Amino acid sequence: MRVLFPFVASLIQVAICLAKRKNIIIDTDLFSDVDDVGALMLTATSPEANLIAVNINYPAAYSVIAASALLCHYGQPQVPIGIMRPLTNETFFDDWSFRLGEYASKIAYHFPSGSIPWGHAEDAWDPVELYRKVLAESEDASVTIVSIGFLDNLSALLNSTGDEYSDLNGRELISQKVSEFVVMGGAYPSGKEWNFFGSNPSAAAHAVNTWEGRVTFVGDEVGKDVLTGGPLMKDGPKTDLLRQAFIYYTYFDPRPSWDALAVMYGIHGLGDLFEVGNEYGYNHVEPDGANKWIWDEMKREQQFLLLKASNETAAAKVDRLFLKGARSAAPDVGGTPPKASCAGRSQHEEL
Ligand SMILES: *[C@@H]1O[C@H](CO)[C@@H](O)[C@H](O)[C@H]1NC(C)=O
Ligand SMILES: *[C@@H]1O[C@H](CO)[C@@H](O)[C@H](O)[C@H]1NC(C)=O
Ligand SMILES: *[C@@H]1O[C@H](CO)[C@@H](O)[C@H](O)[C@H]1NC(C)=O
Ligand SMILES: CC(=O)N[C@H]1CO[C@H](CO)[C@@H](O)[C@@H]1O
Repeated sequence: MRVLFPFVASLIQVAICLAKRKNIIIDTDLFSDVDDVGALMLTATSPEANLIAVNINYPAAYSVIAASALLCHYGQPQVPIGIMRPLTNETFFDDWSFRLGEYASKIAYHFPSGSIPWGHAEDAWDPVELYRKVLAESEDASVTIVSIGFLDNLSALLNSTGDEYSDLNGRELISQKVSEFVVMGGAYPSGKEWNFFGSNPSAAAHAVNTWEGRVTFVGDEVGKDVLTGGPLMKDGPKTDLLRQAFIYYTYFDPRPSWDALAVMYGIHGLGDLFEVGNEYGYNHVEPDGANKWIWDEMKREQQFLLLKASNETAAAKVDRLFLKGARSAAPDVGGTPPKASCAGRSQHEEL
């Protein structure tokens, strides 16, 4: 017994550690802001997260190639990726302030090692099919969906009907498999924010207003003054993908952390960073994408977050994790990026 104990104890530790990893699906509009890239990187490199799928809710082909490059760079080439259709070749051009730059196509081009190579964006999954497959294969009540963009795919998932993966319709599948829905979107207690109005506001209203189960909202105000990316751009490995995306996009300015904070909550819960802003009530989204908290004492399944830590403390925490993730993916002796390590993998191939 005594001899075995340390071995058994360490096995138990490993088991606890694996069991504690949260199953996460990310739904992202990786295209017009770099905070989505930060959020994906935090999830892909977190020892507490098990990233089981990424869906993209913006139909730009470069977005899905960039997402596959990112997953490869941070050691998760097996994670399946979906994107809404029909695809376009749109790139981002900031013609209102001229400060921001296109990053998705450049990341896709310069980090060409993901499971979806240049020119092969159509190989990505249909997002609703991917949701249904991955949810059907998951244990009951084991999945956290973190939405950090538009809600089109999720509205379509709610409307989906039984298929080869499950007899359940979308709503039933969600209630069986999803333990929490985390939504970066809206403003609290009321306001009008991009993720709800920027694409198809009626899909956002449909998804938010008819979702059943536990929902946590992370509003605009939580992340807008949490500026991150500075330390990564200054001190991070030169070969790092997120660092390069920040540089393309912000040209060395730090950036608000709306999406990064939403995944921090999705992975770690309230922790030291957040507190809950309401005792009861629910969110309501109007057809134009404006939202408002309805203070109904009978409704207790939804909450919105407030930042509890200072903006600086929250930013320092995210920046530390960016640097840690970047260093974990950097080659030992500076120099060439870890290209080609996952090239040639197909999205629909088991690894
Ligand atoms: C995008 O560009 C590729 C390569 O030039 C081309 O094959 C494809 O047809 C284009 N797709 C669209 C939707 O324009
Ligand atoms: C799903 O159905 C609702 C009506 O029940 C509709 O408002 C919504 O637009 C549909 N979602 C999609 C993505 O078609
Ligand atoms: C973050 O900064 C904004 C703008 O300066 C301020 O209004 C807000 O109170 C700060 N948040 C926290 C939690 O300190
Ligand atoms: C595959 C796909 O794009 N599915 C749906 C995503 O959401 C939009 C709503 O904007 C639907 O029209 C698509 O069919």
